[in-house]
Amino acid sequence: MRDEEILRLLRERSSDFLSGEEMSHLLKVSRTAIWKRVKHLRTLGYEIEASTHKGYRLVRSPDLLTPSEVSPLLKTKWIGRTIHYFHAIDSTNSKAYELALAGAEEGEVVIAESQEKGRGRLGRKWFSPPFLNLYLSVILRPKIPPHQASLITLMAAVATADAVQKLSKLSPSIKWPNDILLEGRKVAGLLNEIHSETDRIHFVILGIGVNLNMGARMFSKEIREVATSLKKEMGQVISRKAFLQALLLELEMWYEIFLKEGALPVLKAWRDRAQIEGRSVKVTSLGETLSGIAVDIDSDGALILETRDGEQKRIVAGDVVYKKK
Ligand code: BTX
Repeated sequence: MRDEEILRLLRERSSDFLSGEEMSHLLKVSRTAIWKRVKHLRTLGYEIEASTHKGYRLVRSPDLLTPSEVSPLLKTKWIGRTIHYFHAIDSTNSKAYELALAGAEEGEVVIAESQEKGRGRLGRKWFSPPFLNLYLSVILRPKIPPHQASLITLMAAVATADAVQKLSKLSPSIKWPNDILLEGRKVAGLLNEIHSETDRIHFVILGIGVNLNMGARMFSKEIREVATSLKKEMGQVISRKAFLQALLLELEMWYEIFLKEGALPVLKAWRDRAQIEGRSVKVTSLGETLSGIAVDIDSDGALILETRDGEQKRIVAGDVVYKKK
């Protein structure tokens, strides 16, 4: 008997008690076994009322990202219809990569409550404390050439920024290529990893980390100055389930727009959020640091930089620092 089965029965009878006897009959297990599971669910944060005569009643569910909590809320058609859930994991991207290699379908999602080796780009770390934020990876199998893979990152950045805005009413900006910022600090980051051959992508792992309920004092020393969370900016706790629901819906919508209409609408939405044109920037790419004026991004999502001597450089990967205007 799984927790999910008990929760399903309790939810179906949410306004009323369900007797231990009826549950044991429906699930074909003893009443003692049910009581043990109920005690276990309470340790996970489920508030379950128990009465000797009436049975059990689900009073409140915790803000967990288990499939049984999340699936009934989803409004997507295909993203997140299969969720692989973990309390703790090394990295959701690594797990999703492994699943995709083994044949997992487009739209399958890996979610973890915490990551022991959460990864950023270029071997950097992503701080991933338990039960506060969102760490997820989506498996996509777009039929596009590998040189367009960066567009998936831009698409996901737009979708993540839109989800942040919908739930917070704040207006996040995007910093090339993949940072979502509130008040100039990173609230979310994206790590896309592709598996491809010369002219064909096998799959893309879209890894997204969003700082939701991390309080000001919880940020590690290394990121205190550069990071923020929705809770910090809004001054209130945000429902992680509601955020996940909004994010998966935005992702599905933007990915379908990208597949049907091509890069243009994605690039437009990205430019609106990034406002990068004409900004004075310092870019570090492949160990080289360049300063100049950001001209735009091109149709593959690469950054076009005009250096001091008037030369235009095309930068495919790197980090951007804005200089004072
Ligand atoms: P990035 O390389 O652009 O950013 C990493 C840098 O961001 C770090 O060096 C640090 O300065 C800062 N940082 C670390 N943790 C946080 C945090 N929680 N909030 C804000 N800033 C932070 C960004 O890489 C890509 C991050 C993707 C994370 C997701 S989580 C789910 C998936 N699984 C996985 O292992 N990674 C992705």
